[in-house]
Amino acid sequence: MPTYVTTPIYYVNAQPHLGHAYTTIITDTYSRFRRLAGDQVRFQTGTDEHGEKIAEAAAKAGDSPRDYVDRIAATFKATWPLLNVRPDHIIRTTDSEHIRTVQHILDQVHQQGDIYFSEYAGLYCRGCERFLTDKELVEGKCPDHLVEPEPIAEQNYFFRMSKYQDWLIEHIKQNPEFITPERYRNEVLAFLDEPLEDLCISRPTSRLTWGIPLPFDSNFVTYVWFDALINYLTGIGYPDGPLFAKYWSVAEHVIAKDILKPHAIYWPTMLKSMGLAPFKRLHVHGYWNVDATKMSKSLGNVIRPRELAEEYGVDPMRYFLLREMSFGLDASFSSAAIITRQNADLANDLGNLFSRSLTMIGKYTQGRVPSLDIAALDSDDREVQEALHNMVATYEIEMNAFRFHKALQAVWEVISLLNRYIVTNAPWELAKDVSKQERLHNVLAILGGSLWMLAVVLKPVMPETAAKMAKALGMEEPFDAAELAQLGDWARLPPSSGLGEVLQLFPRMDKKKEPVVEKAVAGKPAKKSIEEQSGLIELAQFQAVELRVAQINAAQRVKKSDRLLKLSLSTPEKRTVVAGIAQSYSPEELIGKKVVIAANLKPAKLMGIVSEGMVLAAKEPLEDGSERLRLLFVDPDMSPGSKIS
Ligand code: ME8
Repeated sequence: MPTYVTTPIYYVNAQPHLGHAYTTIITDTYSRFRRLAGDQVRFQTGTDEHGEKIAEAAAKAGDSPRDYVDRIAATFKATWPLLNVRPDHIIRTTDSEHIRTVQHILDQVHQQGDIYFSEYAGLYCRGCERFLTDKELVEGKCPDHLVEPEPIAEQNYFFRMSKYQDWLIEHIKQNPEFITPERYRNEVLAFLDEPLEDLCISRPTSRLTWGIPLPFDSNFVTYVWFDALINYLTGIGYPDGPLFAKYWSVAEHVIAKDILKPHAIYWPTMLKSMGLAPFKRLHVHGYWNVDATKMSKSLGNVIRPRELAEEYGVDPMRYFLLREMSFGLDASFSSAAIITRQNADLANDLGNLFSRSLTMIGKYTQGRVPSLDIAALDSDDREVQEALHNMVATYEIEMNAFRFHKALQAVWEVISLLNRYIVTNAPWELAKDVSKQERLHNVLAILGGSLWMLAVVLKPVMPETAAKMAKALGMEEPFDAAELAQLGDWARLPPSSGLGEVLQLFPRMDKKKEPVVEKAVAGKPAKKSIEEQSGLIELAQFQAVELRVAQINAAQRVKKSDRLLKLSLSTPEKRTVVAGIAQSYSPEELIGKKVVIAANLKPAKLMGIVSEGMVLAAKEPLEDGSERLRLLFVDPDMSPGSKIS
């Protein structure tokens, strides 16, 4: 089966950072997984090199746009091998082939009447490079770039996107996997509840020249998004290359939530207008923050993938990113979090299992993984076999759905089981008793075979570690090409040709190491204590927060917000708190309930209402990748104002 999977093409106005690395690593992992399942895979990434943002960045750097984009595109290209990311194709929107394809498509869509010329006046955000609707603004500003958009009136070309609105709604409804996780599908459907406007697809050359000229009017260049999205077609030789015929119908795009609208709305309608089938799936992930703060150049907390890989190693970094983020939700990067995963999951759980097992195989069975005597399996062995079978099934489902964290959870459950299996079966005791040698062989065969199977499923995530494991086990039979389907079959284990050198897979990380996050803060190599690095706080820090019981006397929705409720509380004195819980609770069901609030926060203004405190709630992750807020209700007998300590 063919698989075609793409990352966004990254803007070259900045150097690669953690967010770019994450999307590209998960796409690499998915493509390696599909290869393991026997697919012919094409994995494409690239750079987005036209538009205002790039022209401005080049001018700021004192470069011509051409020299500038060549330089930054090269740093993106050079980053991928450092992360063990192996794309089949790296596209650039300044490639002549891409320019030809964009112009060909523009001509086609123009000729069939889906592009028209008109005047438009609207609010333009330079950061987004598009006009924003009033509804998208928050307190008059672009919510992503926190600047007021400029009023601009100009003549431009427009794509008749509105014409395809009904078709798009129907397509999304008919194809539940078209946009996942479900929260993003719902977001797009909610957006499509309102009439869709046509898309402005040109910029006058009086304002911008760094773009692809419109083939039918040389006074204009192409809007950067219309140009950029087409990369997914150029990269496989649209319209008539053999790769296009093979791969287009199975195209899967991986993006973060920031570029949902262009991918879920502009792109399918563009494809429809071209007479092409839409892509197969759009996988949307959340945002990485750093120490729970938005990553930004001005805060000096941008994480560079190269530094991360150097500091922690490529495989631990890949594992951490895939395991730590629940696909679809935001996650927070911190040195403490990566060190904890490295020590607990990798060095302890997997690393110890591996070194203990290999040491025993080395000592008790002449340095070779013994073959399994299937007739002599006992109930412990069968439990391991069954767990491995279930793991492979879960792993396939979850990897296919991009729920990498769940796939890895399933693998780590087996690792824990195997660690327990060693303790219960105590091979060192069996070794002392001559009558138990057959049992000893079978225990070590189970351990060796299980480790090989673990190496196979870990290969897409940690390719170097998987190869080291197979080599050390002496079971290096190539495990590509449909191997996955037969993985649970013990009769198909490759024989061990004798153990290789027994390696320590993962060193324990010293928490005192200077964390890479702080290193990134220009000129401020903050020295944090071990406690701080591990996220621990002093009792006094906790006690500084005043937690009190509060009774909800009234609740109402906040106008123009689908997230906020205004709560009138007594503690017992009256106070107002604005809480982002409208999607989890109706106002009516809250009246009379008692909750916990943080009572000594500085007042904050939300949608014009002063909020005096914060109601405590738990974020409960749901199966579909979304999450629900659950308030912490307290016993109805408790008096409002009671202090919690
Ligand atoms: O938007 N967390 O390029 P871009 C997770 N050129 N992922 C992040 C992230 C973060 N904090 N920050 C960025 C563009 N990303 C356009 C795309 S596609 C036809 C054109 C990742 O350089 C994530 O994949 O701003 C996000 O969608 C992408 O980088 C945006 O990259």
